[in-house]
Amino acid sequence: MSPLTRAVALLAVAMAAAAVGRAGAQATGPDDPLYHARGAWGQAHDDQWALKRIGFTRPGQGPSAWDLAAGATHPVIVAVIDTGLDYFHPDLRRESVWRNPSETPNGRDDDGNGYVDDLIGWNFVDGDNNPWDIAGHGTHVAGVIAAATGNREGIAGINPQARIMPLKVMNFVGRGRASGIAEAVFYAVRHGARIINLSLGGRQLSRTEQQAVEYAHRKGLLVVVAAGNLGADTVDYGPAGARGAFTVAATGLDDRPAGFSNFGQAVKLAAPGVDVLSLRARRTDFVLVTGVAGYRAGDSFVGPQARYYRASGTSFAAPLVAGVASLILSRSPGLTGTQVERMLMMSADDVEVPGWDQLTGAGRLNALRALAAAPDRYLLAKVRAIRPTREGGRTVIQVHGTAEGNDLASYTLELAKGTAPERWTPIGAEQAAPVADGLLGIIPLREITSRGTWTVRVVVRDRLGNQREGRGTLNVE
Ligand SMILES: [Ca+2]
Ligand SMILES: [Ca+2]
Ligand SMILES: [Ca+2]
Repeated sequence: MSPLTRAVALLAVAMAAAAVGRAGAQATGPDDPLYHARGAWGQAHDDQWALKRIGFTRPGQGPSAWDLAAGATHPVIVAVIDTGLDYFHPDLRRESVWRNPSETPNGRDDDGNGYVDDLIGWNFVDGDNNPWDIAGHGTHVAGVIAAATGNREGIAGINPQARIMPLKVMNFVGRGRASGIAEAVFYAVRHGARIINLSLGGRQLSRTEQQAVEYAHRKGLLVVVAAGNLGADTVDYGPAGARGAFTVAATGLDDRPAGFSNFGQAVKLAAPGVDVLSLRARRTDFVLVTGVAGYRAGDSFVGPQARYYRASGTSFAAPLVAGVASLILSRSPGLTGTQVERMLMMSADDVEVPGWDQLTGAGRLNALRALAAAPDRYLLAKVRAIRPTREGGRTVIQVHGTAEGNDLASYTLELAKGTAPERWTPIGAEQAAPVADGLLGIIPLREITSRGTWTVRVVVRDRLGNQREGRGTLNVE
């Protein structure tokens, strides 16, 4: 009997138990001990501070995303393309693991998809049906999304209706081939995933990764990608820099960008990525494997029998976003991936520079506001580049970027001296036509009256009176 055959047998038993044991824990808030704990590793903040920061606050402490989560009843498949999953973890309900409805463990490819006995996903590293996690990274990611909430054990997860589809593409040291990632993306699309979480990447974006991400996005999936941890621009990073990726940067306890987090035009949103507590896959210690200086074996273990694990990285910011996105779809399964993306961006807490910025995108994830967001209220203002150019024999400054919205009324360009200006000078007339990553307008050189730093902003307005801005700076020497 293969390990997976045994796994499925247990799945059936566990599901029956879960159906009986599921209580209305949401009314009083989750009873998971680590959700309420603080200082498990000697730190001054709550053990699950990241979850609380995005809006899953303790009931009685103001409006909480738990209140809105209660109406999320539809199962949503979330493909976690990673190092696999410890599907026996005691704080993961068996019903939270996807089950291929058209496959039985009989040594045959019942559903004709090219994978024999792919009961809960696939292991693209070893080419077998057991996506067991021997590294721990994928289990940590999955736990952020779907750890059992309200079971008096360990941590709280975001969405009990998430169905984790573990697609193993990375080996013990977190390495994987682009072709394996692409195959996993196609598998996720084909088997009904609404969301893909890709907490992986490296320097240079391969064509294979680009095509896979774009394909999934075109098929209506939300492809959440970790920005990466090199403190570098995602323009040279894959798959975070891919068109169609919903790229997530990491913020810290102070809601400022984490120093390790990648940044760039691809960043859509930020989420807490420092000291994120989640599930530990048995016999794993992945921070040790990544070779962080000064790390001693077991330093990241948390909780009874070291069943939990804390880690920092954009890898753990991304699943907070994927988890909240899945919760939105569990409440409103009719929404499109694009609508969910916009709800997440429009509801984010604006941190850093006002408006969209390349360190945090639209801002830090706010689950409470995202769940309540209007699906069709969308405005985006972005300045991508400000560059001097010759035009008709004189020098002008071109401003490139985006000004768009579903009910756009107009946009304007404004200019001011300094980096935190209070008074702005409008440049040119109001424009009515949207611009998607193109030329927003031109600043005549005569407007730049002194050396130093100037800030340019584009302000977009819709017909309901909502307004958004995006900024960029220009250094004049
Ligand atoms: Ca099959
Ligand atoms: Ca079979
Ligand atoms: Ca729990």
